[in-house]
Amino acid sequence: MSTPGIHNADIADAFEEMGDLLAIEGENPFRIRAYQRAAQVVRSLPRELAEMADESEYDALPGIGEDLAAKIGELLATGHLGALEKLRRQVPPGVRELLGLPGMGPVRVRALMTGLRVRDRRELKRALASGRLAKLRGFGPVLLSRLQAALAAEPTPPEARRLPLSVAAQYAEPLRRYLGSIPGVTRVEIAGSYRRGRDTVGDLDVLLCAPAGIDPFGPLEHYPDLRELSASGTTKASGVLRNGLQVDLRVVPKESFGAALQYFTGSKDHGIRLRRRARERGLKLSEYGLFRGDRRIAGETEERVYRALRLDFVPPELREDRGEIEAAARHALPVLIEGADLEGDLHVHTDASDGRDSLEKMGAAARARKLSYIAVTDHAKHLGIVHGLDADRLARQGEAIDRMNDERRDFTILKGAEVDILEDGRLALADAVLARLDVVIVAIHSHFGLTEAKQTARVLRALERPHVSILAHPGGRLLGEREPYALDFERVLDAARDRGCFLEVNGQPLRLDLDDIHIKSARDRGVLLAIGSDAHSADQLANVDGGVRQARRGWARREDVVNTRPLGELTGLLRQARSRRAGSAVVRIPPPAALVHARPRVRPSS
Ligand code: DGT
Ligand code: CA
Ligand code: CA
Repeated sequence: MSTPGIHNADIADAFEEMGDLLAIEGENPFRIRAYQRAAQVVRSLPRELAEMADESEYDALPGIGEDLAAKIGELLATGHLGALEKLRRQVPPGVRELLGLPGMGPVRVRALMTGLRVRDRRELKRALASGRLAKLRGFGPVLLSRLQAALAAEPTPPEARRLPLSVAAQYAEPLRRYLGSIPGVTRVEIAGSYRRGRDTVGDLDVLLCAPAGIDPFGPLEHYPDLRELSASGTTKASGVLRNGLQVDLRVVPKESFGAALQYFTGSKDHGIRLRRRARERGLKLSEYGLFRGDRRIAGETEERVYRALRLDFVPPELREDRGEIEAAARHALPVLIEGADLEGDLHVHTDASDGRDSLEKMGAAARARKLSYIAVTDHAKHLGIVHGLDADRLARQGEAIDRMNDERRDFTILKGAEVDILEDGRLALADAVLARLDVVIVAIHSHFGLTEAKQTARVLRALERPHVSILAHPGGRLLGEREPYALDFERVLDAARDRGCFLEVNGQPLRLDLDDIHIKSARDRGVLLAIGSDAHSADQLANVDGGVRQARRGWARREDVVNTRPLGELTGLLRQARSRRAGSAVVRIPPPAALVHARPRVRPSS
């Protein structure tokens, strides 16, 4: 039996830390790599390991051998990992803390330890001030200035960190299910930034609907994910989950549930504007309801609250006070894209490069998801890219794709590649090779620290190449790990529009890149978006859900996203993109044919 409350994210964290600490200790690279890979595999599993039967099942997972399966077993059974605890005792806490600084992976931390005997922040500060650090290999001027800035700031206490939405969800969804099973509780909603689909959340704001006299907090005392819980009476409680996430819980009666949901969904700015609108109409809006004098005129549902304020229903993703209230008053809110609108996925990897599953398996999984096309976009070979494809291997993959396409009428695999933009803006594959592909993704995977002028020139130069279709993860951030690189986004947008290139909304849970703000600017400028899973295994095709959520936050409609279009229209747009160069006549994007006689789109009831 397993200790309740151990989630895949905890196991992945433990393995990642094992890998880091082994690397600091200068251990065998293969062992380190095994832990890193296992962490990735576990993190992306669609099922909780805790729900699997036994070790033989973990053993069958890719990248998990007997030894790692036993460690998963140990973690699930005891909540601890002996080997990790031993390593933690060996590596001083000050050294481990250095891993949290920008740009500091285990290799650099080890270099600090062995090269300069730096074992904590204080010693690092001294090494930096004395100029000794600048002499160490791998510590360039950009890194030094980032370290300087980070060391000047106080370290963030772990509780003050925001968690990526996908990480929070691993705790939030089981909590939602548990709360829903408590007798007397008729409804559970996780409001706040979580419901608005923000890429990171600060805490969870949970609303329970239950009649007076029910105490839902009693059963919560035994909920294994909760580290602390303090209830004040039977309507309010707050606690801390084992991953450090704070949870605020409130019990609300049925007649106020919609008003409370509206209030606690926020955002704060949206709420302030809404309450002002109520006041202007002689009404009062609070978490208890919308009142005229003492009479509640709305409150049971959010829809009624908005309607009573003479507004169309505002989807939670738009509630950021970015013009949504004005649009709702004018009946001009966009009809936001939905997951079911996607016809295809334009960013998919296979085991030909660094993916886990075969071409056949990725195709079958995409068909099971009711897609009618995917673009297989394995990494092109270049220095530093393991298993990247060269022109020959791409050609052979192309033949395999032709054979598969011949077998089916209802599903098409497009030939593609994900090609690195080199430091100077050249591409890692020759134009003649790219010319044979249907979809060419270009992306930055190195030299993140260039100045804005250089980084922008680099991207613009890449977009000038004749066969480029998509700029992938254009911002370059990794949530919690890497800030976006410096880029003049306006110029990139203009170039993409002139060229007819698409900008990606990458759905990987830690990328979600473009972000919501940039999606909105792209959309407002008429640049088409491509929502891509960037799947490296079949189950990761589900990444598009995060991409769709993000696109909705950026006001994207179905027509703004190129992979909602049927294959014929898509290939037309792809051809158009490749025949243009920046500076030539502006590409006119026709509205999708399907929208001319669109099926009726139902707005949320209002
Ligand atoms: P977070 O937790 O930082 O990711 O962001 P939120 O939006 O979940 O913010 P949070 O947890 O502080 O509060 C949840 C909601 O409650 C917020 O979106 C709106 C409402 N709220 C909280 N504090 C205030 C306030 O001072 N004034 C108003 N009008 N609303 C508030
Ligand atoms: Ca919150
Ligand atoms: Ca809160």
